[in-house]
Amino acid sequence: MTTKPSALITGITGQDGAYLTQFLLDQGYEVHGMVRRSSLEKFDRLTHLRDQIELHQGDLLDQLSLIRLLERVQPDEVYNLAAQSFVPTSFEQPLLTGEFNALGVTRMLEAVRLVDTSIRFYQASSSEMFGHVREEPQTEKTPFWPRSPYGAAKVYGHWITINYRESYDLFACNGILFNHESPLRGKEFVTRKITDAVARIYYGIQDKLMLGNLDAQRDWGFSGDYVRAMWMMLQHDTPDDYVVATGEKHTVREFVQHAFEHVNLKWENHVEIDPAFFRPADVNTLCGDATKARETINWEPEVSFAGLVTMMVDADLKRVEDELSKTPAKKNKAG
Ligand code: NDP
Ligand code: GDR
Repeated sequence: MTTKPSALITGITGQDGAYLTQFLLDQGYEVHGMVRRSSLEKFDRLTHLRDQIELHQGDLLDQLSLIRLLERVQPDEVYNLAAQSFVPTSFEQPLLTGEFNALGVTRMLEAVRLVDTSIRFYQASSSEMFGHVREEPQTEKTPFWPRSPYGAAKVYGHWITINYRESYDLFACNGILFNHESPLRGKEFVTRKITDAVARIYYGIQDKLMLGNLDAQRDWGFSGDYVRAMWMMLQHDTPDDYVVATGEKHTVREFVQHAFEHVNLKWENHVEIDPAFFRPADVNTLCGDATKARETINWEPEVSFAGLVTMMVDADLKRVEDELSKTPAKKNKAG
């Protein structure tokens, strides 16, 4: 009898956690997730998968909980996705962000080193590490210049992962993932904030969308494509670090324009600038070169920028319509 491969995902309740869970289940994995204790369980993104996975309590701040978890689960692979992932919050809570995103990675690596050095380890590194970019497009060799406490903490997480690979021979990989989005994206991130607002404006329950820096450029891909790259890195013969990106950049303004056009609305009539959404220091432009991932692990994205925008707007239109159909009195414009 062959046993199923098993994986432990930290950050399983997040956007990528949900897509990675589905992907690994489809590959025949036994999937375990680490969740923080909360007075109210919020597993909304996992509702449809809940009976196919096992959730365990643990916290990146608590070293012993990580060690015990690895002893109990005995995973073949660990995907360390848990993090304080919202850049503006990192300016408000720089120390906590460092605890999660920097020291939390060391705690997870220490747990792997102590419990079982054959575990394959994935670290969720980020294009935010490039920050004030030194060259374009960015590759695995581009120097880092983080522009936020979030980015600085991710640089630490990145290098400590390489350090454990080199010092203890761990199979540890960094995926330097550029922005990736989906209908499951948190509503505070700009793409989902826009598509949620477009749906609400379309149905007449919101009129204005307040945004910050419309000139920022990002290389946006689809989360479903990017979690596949995480898995592919851990299946390769040797551990390494990879940029995962589409190679195309667009401004926030272009995202807005595409999203409003999809429902035949003029964005200029609804979008206003609110200085509250500007950051103390922003990353003005990011664009990745994923040649190494394409040539080494055979990864390529499937969803285009236009496909991503319409997928997200359509999902929000459907969700808002469903919500309104349960409270018909509020529905007043489009139906
Ligand atoms: P989300 O914000 O959607 O999810 C973050 C997850 O981390 C949640 O499950 C959250 O749990 C968990 N978490 C936070 N702090 C802790 C903690 N102390 N202990 C245990 N769990 C914790 O992020 P994404 O899914 O978008 O991103 C996944 C990872 O990839 C993150 O590390 C992010 O920084 C990184 N990344 C993301 C990119 C993107 O564009 N999406 C690009 C590059 C990197 P809870 O539900 O309890 O809050
Ligand atoms: P980012 O994503 O900071 O790149 O980090 P976000 O969607 O928050 O911002 C992208 C760009 O849009 C500009 N912007 C706004 N952003 C937000 N959130 N809200 C607004 O109203 C707004 N208006 C303009 C921002 O200034 C910024 O330039 C994401 C996260 O997922 C990180 O965890 C991940 O590491 C990186 O992507 C790669």
